[in-house]
Amino acid sequence: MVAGDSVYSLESLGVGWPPFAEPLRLFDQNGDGQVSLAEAEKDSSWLGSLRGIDLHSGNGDGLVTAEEYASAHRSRTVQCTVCAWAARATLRLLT
Ligand SMILES: [Ca+2]
Repeated sequence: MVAGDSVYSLESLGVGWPPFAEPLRLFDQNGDGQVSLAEAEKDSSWLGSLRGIDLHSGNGDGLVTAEEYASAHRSRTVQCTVCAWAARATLRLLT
């Protein structure tokens, strides 16, 4: 959000990029240490982010590895992952 000459984001609440352990915990059904897009398909916000990570920071094979996730984190090409996760974390804090 931009107001005047200031830019505000959910990250300013102290919630940063979720560690790869978070999508692994949520979605890695077969325990291979990667998250496939099929495993994440029930969560549309994560699915969109993971698809973006695989396409833009990975090799587009439908699997997001720890390396691809870390690469996306460094490049910040998939900001919506942070936003969605931060919004949920904030909701948990408020409820
Ligand atoms: Ca991949």
